[in-house]
Amino acid sequence: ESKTPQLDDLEKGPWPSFVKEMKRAAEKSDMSADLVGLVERSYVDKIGHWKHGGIVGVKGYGGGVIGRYTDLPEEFPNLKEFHTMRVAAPSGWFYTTEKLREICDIWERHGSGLTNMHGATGDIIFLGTTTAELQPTFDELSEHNMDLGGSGSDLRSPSCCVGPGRCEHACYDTLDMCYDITNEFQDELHRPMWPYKSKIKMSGCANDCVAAAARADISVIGTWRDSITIDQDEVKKYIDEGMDVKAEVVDKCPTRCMAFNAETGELTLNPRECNRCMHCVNRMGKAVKQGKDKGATILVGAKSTIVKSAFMSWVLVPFMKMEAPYTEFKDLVNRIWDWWDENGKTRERLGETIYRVGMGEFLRGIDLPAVPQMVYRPRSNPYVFWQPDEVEQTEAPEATE
Ligand code: SRM
Ligand code: SF4
Repeated sequence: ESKTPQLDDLEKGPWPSFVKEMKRAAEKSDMSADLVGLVERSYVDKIGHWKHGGIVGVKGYGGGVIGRYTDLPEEFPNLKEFHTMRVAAPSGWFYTTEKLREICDIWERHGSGLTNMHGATGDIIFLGTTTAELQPTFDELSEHNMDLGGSGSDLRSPSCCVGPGRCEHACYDTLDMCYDITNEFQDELHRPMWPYKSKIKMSGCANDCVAAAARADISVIGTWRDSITIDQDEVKKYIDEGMDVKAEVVDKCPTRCMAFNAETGELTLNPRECNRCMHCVNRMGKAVKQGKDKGATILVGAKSTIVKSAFMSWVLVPFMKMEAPYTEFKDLVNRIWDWWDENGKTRERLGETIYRVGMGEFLRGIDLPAVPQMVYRPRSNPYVFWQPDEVEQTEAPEATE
């Protein structure tokens, strides 16, 4: 009779099962064998048998390792210590098979052999090793040009969409930028020094495939500042293929900035109202193309639920050119972190600090002028308060009929 009836159930069905992988690893490692037993036990008891406690890590770094211990060490002695290591992944998660083998071999030598490819922040997660094995694992990773990622109150591993590696919509080189800023902010990544964590995520366009707007304190989302272009001949081809341009494109435009003349088959645009959402480009990419003057919008504040609640990020800089060496971006990020470090309370994310002290305070603190794009509804929301000395007296406009 099986010792793991609960887990066996999770092997049924057509999808890949983590149980199968755990059982395979258990053939090679006592740690993974105990893990199979502990997870089975957790399903029976309906409680996770893990606890935190004690700071563990590697020399010179404060982040990258999460201490894990079971609360049933007598029953599962090989899980007395079962720390996770976060290993920085390449931009866009492109690997050679050779590199993947190296990674797996290192981990089989030093830990459970089980990985999580990839963790939700984007790292390669090494699941489970002892305190004694942490440094040797790190040393071997370093020999293979690999590094740990972030954890604790530091910069978490920056992450990006595949961008120009595979996607025509990329408005800047997300892969290059992710690699560049990871190198630039090594100190911030490895040495926790802030009120809490900070995340930077880069998407090449407003489709936001890396979901930066929902989960990064600083989100960099590709856009353009000139107008999209429309190729009328290509529009006609879509119509010939049966597309209802009005229903599928024009009526779904969030700002209603497009118009379609059913008689002539012409699609037109009021560029001033376009908010570059990508819907029309996604729907009829051969006819509607992004503008040529490309860069990114910088947004701030997204995070999950602790302290205040979940936040989506909001616009800080409507448009910034995003080209190596990304000096303007790096300067801005340093100013933001300095301000947050000074003003943030423990466990408060950037968005929460801004929420508590106010956007005006924040903007003055980082020396950035307010612009209407920062305001959700500029004409109805008195979100930005002007200092008296910033207000310029102008003549009232002439009344018109
Ligand atoms: Fe997370 C806390 C695991 C990505 C929001 N997260 C934790 C703790 C430390 C909680 C705990 O004690 O169990 C977990 C450590 C587990 C361990 O032993 O390693 C944990 N978070 C993870 C990972 C490993 C889950 C995974 O397997 O994918 C992810 C990191 C892997 C990686 O580096 O790739 C992970 N956590 C995220 C994300 C997604 C992201 O980064 O895009 C979020 C939402 C975005 C955000 O940062 O807000 C996230 N984790 C949190 C939060 C809430 C933070 C907040 O300000 O609201 C906590 C804190 C808590 O729960 O107390 C947290
Ligand atoms: Fe392509 Fe945009 Fe998605 Fe990046 S976010 S992969 S550029 S569609």
